[in-house]
Amino acid sequence: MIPIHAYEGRRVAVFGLGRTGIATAKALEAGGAAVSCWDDAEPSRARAAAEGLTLDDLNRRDWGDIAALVLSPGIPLTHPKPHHMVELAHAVGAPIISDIELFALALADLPEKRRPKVIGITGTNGKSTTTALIGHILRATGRNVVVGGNIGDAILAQSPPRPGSYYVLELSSYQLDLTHTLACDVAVLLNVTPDHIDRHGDFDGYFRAKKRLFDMQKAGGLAVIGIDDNPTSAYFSTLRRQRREEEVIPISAGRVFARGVYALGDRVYDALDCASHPVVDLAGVLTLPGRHNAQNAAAALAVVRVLGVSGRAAAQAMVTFPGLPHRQERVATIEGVTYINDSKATNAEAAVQALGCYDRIRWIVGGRAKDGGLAAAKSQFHRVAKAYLIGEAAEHFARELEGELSCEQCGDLAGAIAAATRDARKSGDAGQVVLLSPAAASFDQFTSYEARGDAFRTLVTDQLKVSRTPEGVA
Ligand code: UMA
Repeated sequence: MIPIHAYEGRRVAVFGLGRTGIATAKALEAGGAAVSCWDDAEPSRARAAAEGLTLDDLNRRDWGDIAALVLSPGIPLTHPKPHHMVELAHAVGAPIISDIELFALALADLPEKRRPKVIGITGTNGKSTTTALIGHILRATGRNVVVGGNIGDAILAQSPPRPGSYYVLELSSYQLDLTHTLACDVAVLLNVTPDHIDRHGDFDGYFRAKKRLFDMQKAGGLAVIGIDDNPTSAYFSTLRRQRREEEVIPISAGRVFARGVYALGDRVYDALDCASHPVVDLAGVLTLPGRHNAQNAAAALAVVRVLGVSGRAAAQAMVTFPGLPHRQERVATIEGVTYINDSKATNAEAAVQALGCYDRIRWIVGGRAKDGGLAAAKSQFHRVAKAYLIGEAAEHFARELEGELSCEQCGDLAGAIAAATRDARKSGDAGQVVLLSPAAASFDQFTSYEARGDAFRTLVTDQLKVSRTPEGVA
């Protein structure tokens, strides 16, 4: 745990008692603050109480002594409308912050030479993989590394900063909206396409939240920017005008430039400080398939190179990257059919990446639809043998796919896996893939995309109850 002393002797309201809230309340208490914890949901309150936290109904108490409100990232700050807690905090002028901001305050207390390096990664898609990959390379090359933020345990539940250590943080737009002073040594923007519009009002609001990562950097901080979509490419030009050229590093999958890191096909080229040369061939890295992962690998290579890792050491480490659960995770190959869990693909932009990596796909798609529906995945429909529709979006997606793809209404995940397996076996073609890449949020039928992916894995490995081929669980 990272004790937070910034509010020692004062009272802080912590609202939302999921992973973030519980870790935050404990870290504040350990640093000497009085903490008032609350959550709208009774089960969350019960869990927090079982963890020894003091509940205090923030709807009913006087806020006169509240020095700050720490809001969990999932709770609306501005849209669709501010949560009641936000209004209560505004009424007494209490700052509304995230656990990431508390982490930034803890770093600010440290003398310069004891401060760890902080790497922040944001973007719409690929940030978890890029974060984990950077963490993996730094660890493999002997550094002390903590990976956190929007991935895994909350940041304040992690080990305290040590001199010479590295914090690699995946940062969501929700977290960034509540963070004011996190000055990253290296900040990464991978790509931006419309997502979470319900929470940010419009695309500009969403992109503005992402840009905060760069607004908060201090002089000398480095920016690594993906330039493969129009908004990020324009932002790259803006940053180049504001900073010294060498402090803004472009990365791309498909575009070649004189200085930066780029991927062409499976090869990733380093053109940072001398003539461009290939560093790694991703064809040999099964855990990083597809063009989107080439962009992630280029970003990771740029980051570790500016932190002093040699290209050769980075390439060696990439080959041993284990990949992440729920992102094109190969679950099993059963009777010649490979099952892939890509539950993290909660929008069509993410799903299109996985669709582009396979052929003869039996595509399990659906959940709670996002703005834009399936349009962004259309370019890869030719790889799909049939779509198996689940969840709230099923009817809507069926209409969108009419005339494009053969579809079957399956209701839920179990029905979809059964139908896809039946069809794959009946067709007898080699190399069939059953791909869960839902292009929709999970909340209609599951508590999270992780729960949806776990269910897929369990259904595939346990409930199909079929014998496996020698290749077994991949
Ligand atoms: N709650 C209320 N009132 C509300 C809404 C929520 O009381 O109106 C309560 C819920 O009852 C629950 C708690 O708030 O008890 C949940 O808080 P949360 O949604 O912020 O969830 P945490 O468990 O704290 O998880 C958060 C991130 N979740 C979100 O941003 C939605 C996790 O990211 C992150 O890993 C975790 O903090 C640790 O830092 C997940 C995520 O889905 C992976 N992120 C989104 C994404 O990647 O697209 C942004």
